[in-house]
Amino acid sequence: MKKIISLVLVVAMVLSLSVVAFAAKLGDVNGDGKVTGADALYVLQAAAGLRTLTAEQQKKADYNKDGKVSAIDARKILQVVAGLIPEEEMTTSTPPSVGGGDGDDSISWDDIINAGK
Ligand SMILES: [Ca+2]
Ligand SMILES: [Ca+2]
Repeated sequence: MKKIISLVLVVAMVLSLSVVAFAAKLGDVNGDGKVTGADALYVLQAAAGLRTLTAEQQKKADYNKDGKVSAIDARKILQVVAGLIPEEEMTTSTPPSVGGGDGDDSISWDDIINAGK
């Protein structure tokens, strides 16, 4: 019986560890374990004030780590989805990128849409 209990404990520990790793995936705002266009949509909705993110979701949504959840983060996530940039872990720190893809300092819908091209 003791063996079974310790086995259950080990399994529970492994499961909780994988849940932590799961939760720490940068860009996976909706927490399904994958970085997809749905996560970018969450970020866009949050940036537009249409969706309220939890503190954990905000951390995952702030892809460029500038402390804000904005369309820039959504664009980064879309670039990951499109395979243009590698997926990042929560622990890696990168300097925030500035500006849109068309060379000006603003992010437009065109930049977001063109990010995948
Ligand atoms: Ca996701
Ligand atoms: Ca950000």
